[in-house]
Amino acid sequence: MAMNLTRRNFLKTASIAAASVPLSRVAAKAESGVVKKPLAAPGSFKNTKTVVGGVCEMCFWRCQLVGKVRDGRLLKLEGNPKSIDNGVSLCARGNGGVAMLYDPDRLKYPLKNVGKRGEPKWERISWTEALDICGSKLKAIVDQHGAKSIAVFPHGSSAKYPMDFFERTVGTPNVSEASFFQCRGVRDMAYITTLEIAPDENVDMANAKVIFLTGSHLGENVHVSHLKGYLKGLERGAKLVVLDPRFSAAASKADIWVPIKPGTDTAMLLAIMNYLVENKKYAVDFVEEYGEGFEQFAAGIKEWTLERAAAECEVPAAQIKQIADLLAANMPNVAIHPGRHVTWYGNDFQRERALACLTGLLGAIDVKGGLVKPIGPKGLKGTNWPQSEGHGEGNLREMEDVHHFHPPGTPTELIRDAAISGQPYPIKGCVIWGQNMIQTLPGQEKTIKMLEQMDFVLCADVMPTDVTMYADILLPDCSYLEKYDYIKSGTQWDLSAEHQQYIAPRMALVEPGFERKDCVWITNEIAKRMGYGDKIPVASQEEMMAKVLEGAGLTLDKIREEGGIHIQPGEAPYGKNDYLIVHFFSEDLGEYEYPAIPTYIPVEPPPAGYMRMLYGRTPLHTFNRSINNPWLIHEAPINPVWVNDKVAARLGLKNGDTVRLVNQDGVESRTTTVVKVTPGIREDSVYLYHGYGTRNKEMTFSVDKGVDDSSLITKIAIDPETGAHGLRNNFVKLVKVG
Ligand code: MGD
Ligand code: SF4
Repeated sequence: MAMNLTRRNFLKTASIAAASVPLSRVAAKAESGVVKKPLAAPGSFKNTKTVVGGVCEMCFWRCQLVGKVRDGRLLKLEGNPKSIDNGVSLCARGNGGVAMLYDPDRLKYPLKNVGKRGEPKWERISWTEALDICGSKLKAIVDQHGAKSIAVFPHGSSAKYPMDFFERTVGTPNVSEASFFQCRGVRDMAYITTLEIAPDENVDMANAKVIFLTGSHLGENVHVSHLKGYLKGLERGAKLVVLDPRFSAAASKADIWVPIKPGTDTAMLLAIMNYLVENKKYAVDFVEEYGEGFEQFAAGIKEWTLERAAAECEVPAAQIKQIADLLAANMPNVAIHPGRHVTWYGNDFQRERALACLTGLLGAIDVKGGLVKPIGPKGLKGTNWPQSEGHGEGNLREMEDVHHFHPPGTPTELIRDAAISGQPYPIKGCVIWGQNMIQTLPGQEKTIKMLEQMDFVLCADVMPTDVTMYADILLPDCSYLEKYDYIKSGTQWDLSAEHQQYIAPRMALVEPGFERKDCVWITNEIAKRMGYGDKIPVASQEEMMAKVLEGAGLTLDKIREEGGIHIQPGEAPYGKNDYLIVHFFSEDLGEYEYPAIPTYIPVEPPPAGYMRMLYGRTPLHTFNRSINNPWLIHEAPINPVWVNDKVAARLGLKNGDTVRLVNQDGVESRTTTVVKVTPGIREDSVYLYHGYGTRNKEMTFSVDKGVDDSSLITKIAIDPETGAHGLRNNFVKLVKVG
């Protein structure tokens, strides 16, 4: 289906802000109920001082910022004009950082739960008392059950230092960054197995002749410099192919949009590859030189004719052929996007393997427009806690001999199951640092059961969230605008431009408010109380940063003088890497009895009367992390559920009707949302934005707004190779309210 008209219109006016904000504002107006008034705008920015060195963490792309500050108060954030990454652009969420900083609901003091877990009553206590409780409780658990009895759930920059402490020095293997497992961990492991590199999102879209997106809903999924590359590629004439059951923002710009049947992408990828091989339309020389196991691969995918895939994916065979021909005609300058959030169905390692093989088959590695790893600055080194002798003992994954291609850490489900059953050993202490496991993990009841059986739960966060309701002690962490804790480095997004590299350490733009403390101070104080005082690697955040910068011959002061970002000449990356290898057939996978060539594993169809529940991002929020942000929730106050217009007519639903969602196991959404009737989604699916439906009443701007999709994911599928959760295997029906 050609979409040239909308594409041309879009390109004329495209800017990131224009692509995202106004549309959602229109939607918000049409769909919103009454929302609380946002914080007042600061008026003029006269007499402000520009403070350099900010690094955004409203999401994890970490754009570089400057702040307009008056009398110690931050009034506005802007992109750092020195940045060769995001430049002066920030997305709506990046701008909204100001409202996060001063959100009246934020955590301000250490708190002790004198009520029940899940129904907390908070008592303000001193830092000394809070740290004494944390140190003594965690030490008692380690003394009684060993280091492995502590489970750690970290996320974000501030969680790295405490995570290292518990993993390396205390020695627990039960660390699970669910947000990595449930996000891009599967992608990285599949690409490392196939191409021996983690791809990150290193596709050179700015210089591609074809951009191929499987799901990735760029434009709704917003990462500023990534979007710049994508838009530049389209502006330079790249053809866009989008596989998505929904008419996403990306689909609206596509030359070919394939409303593919959910869960069948691997079948389509196999058919494309089989067609390319059978018709010798692949990069023959490249494959001969760098391919391994190509004959077994070619023989193994032979059954995937265009017709077979067409039937499986509910797409015309001619359209699959059209895509394959387009890729062949433009190889090797094709950007096969590896995706970012890829844990969809619990068979996702195979789809990611297929994408990596397709990239190799087209020779689209290390060339303009292909998968190209930028060459970043050298010399930066991390500061680690020392590794203890017993480190890693009791690794649940090794004990069960499963998920041999797992991302770093222990698969979340193994920790959760062990904690609930007490087998093979008790897990009694829980440290949650910046991760909202209630919203991030499927199977909320299991997460709650796990937390309830703990002897002690420590949460450190910037906000009260759904998971902090289960804490015994809740510590107020500094936000990314109030501390020094991360160094972003890289190159510019347009790899064909004159090459430069940058180093941007995060520096505080304002002093921490109330009694908030940073992760280095908090962790060191807990470590001392647990008996690890002599192992502390750095005394402060500034010392940690100084040590990392030392290797590159830099200091914080020097970088501050340079405007917050150090820029140096770099090297163009094309043809410079030595990772060229494509394991079409993987002996490593075969050895563990996983499919050695990419394999399609069908998913269960929706039961009669139900539709598959799909979800994605709104440009205005980062999951539940930003949901209470007064400015952002004002713009996007609810997550309407997209329903196909024919289905809506059959169900008697109109645009704006209020509904509750009920899943295949009879679980009802706690809250309601409104219906968005559209031809832009398949009849077998509904769609909503992830991150809404907050239950914590302390989040006063967002509580009970929209529906929590995670609460409806009760059927859990685990990806066998990696142990990650697939999140799109649940089905819902819509029940009209009122
Ligand atoms: P996806 O799950 O690939 O997420 O963003 P992406 O990686 O782009 O994309 C969701 C799309 O997949 C939807 O359009 C949905 O209709 C489609 N889809 C659903 N099922 C299928 C299927 O079976 N096949 C195909 N082909 N498509 C399907 C996530 C990424 O976004 C991540 S991981 C992070 S951490 C960032 N988070 C984030 C955020 O929270 N907010 C905003 N605004 N931007 C973000 N950017 C990043
Ligand atoms: Fe911040 Fe937006 Fe950049 Fe993410 S993409 S780091 S939210 S400005």
